[in-house]
Amino acid sequence: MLRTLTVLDMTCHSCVATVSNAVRQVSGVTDVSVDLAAGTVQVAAPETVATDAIAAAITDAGYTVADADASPAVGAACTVAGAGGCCA
Ligand SMILES: [Cu+2]
Repeated sequence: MLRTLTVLDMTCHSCVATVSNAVRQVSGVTDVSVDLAAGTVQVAAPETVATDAIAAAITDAGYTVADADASPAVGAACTVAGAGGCCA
């Protein structure tokens, strides 16, 4: 089962790596694909994996999961310096 989450605050490829790694830590997740330009994270995981658990992993990594219809703040200043060597 594929689901797509919109993640705010991803501003560079370090952000992409940080988010990808965080989501991969969620038990049951089989694949993660981040689209930096679109600000979306596509996650492959069985239905038994709660979307909330995926969202929590992203939040714990220092990012904000948006409601499905919110626009990502692409190009905003990176706010996660220190969280794994980010761009700022
Ligand atoms: Cu960044």
